[in-house]
Amino acid sequence: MIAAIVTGVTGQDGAYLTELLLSKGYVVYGTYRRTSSVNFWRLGELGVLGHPNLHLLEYDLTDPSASIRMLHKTQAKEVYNLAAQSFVGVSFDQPMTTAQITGLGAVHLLEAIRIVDPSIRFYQASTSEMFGKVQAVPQTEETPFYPRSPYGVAKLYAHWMTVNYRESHGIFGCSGVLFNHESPLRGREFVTRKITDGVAKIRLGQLACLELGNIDARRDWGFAREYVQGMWQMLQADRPDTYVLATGRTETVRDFVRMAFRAAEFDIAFEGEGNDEVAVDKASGRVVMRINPQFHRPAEVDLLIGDATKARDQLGWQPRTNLEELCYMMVEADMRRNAGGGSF
Ligand code: NDP
Ligand code: GDR
Repeated sequence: MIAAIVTGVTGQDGAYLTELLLSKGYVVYGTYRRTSSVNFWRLGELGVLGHPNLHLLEYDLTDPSASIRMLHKTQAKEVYNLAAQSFVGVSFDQPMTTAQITGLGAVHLLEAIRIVDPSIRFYQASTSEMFGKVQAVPQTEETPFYPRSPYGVAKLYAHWMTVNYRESHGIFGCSGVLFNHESPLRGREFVTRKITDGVAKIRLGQLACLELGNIDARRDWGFAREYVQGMWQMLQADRPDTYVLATGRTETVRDFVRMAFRAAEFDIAFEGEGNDEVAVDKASGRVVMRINPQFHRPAEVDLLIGDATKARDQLGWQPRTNLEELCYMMVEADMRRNAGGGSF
């Protein structure tokens, strides 16, 4: 049995990747950082918590010696580095923490691989945020980067270090430049889940109105369960490389708001402009979404749309779930959860 390390096992992708690797017969070492209330609800929802081949390890990405000890202890042959301070908005207020976790954290793992066993295969969770102020449409592996947040800058550093360890030390390091991917397991601070959770609460009478920031931003949103499959495929390839994973479709946050309300059987209309724009429920006349400038970012990424042709041609990867299906799945899950209570 092959052993794999998944850092960030408490997160969205960590949970789906763990589910995938266990289904393929791997022994999975899922790492989490110590907090006063560690929450494994995502692994619980997927039904893999307590699986005999899943071992949960306490590990902080900012501790370099811990990376070395972990590789010795687990004898892992594949390392998937998914742990990060992953929230773009927060990175403007916490640039140094973001640099240490999201940027340097990857180098701790790469360096540990170089020291302990250079044949270990490494996946780095890179991001479309590295394109930032986009230099070409759509974005491919060849598009120049222009990050627009401390998060994007930290991820770009980790990306180039992965490429550098590949070229200078022969490490099998892959960088997956993944566009936004969502699911019912998405954190509630990210916009799609904030919307589906809010819409479900409005439908259930638990919330009056959703407050958002820039609803003109355009994103290329896919389904997370399909994207973790691509991560695994990258590490099974003959040689290490950089790949974009994306759907090739872009929509505004406003479009997603409309879609989510429709999934909860609301008919809404947008009225007004700029910070005065609102969404009104046509049936009741109530305002169900308004703009709160508090959610605007100091610098924004306006438009993302990826071209995943290379991943399709070389790995056989392609997305299957469309945005309407994804949105419906998320609203449905949030209706169920909010109706039943619990921690998620
Ligand atoms: P999440 O925010 O859901 O998960 C991030 C994980 O990192 C959590 O398990 C978190 O633990 C962990 N973590 C944070 N800081 C540390 C630390 N110091 N030491 C150890 N672990 C830490 O992210 P996603 O699952 O959505 O994304 C996975 C990765 O992919 C991230 O690196 C993200 O930046 C990147 N990415 C995500 C995309 C997306 O659309 N989802 C797109 C492109 C890239 P805790 O629970 O304790 O906070
Ligand atoms: P993003 O995702 O920044 O693309 O990073 P997020 O869902 O946070 O924002 C997407 C867009 O929506 C706009 N927006 C809001 N965002 C949030 N969170 N809350 C709001 O109220 C709101 N209103 C409007 C944002 O300004 C932005 O334009 C995600 C993360 O998963 C990263 O880790 C990952 O690398 C990228 O996706 C690809």
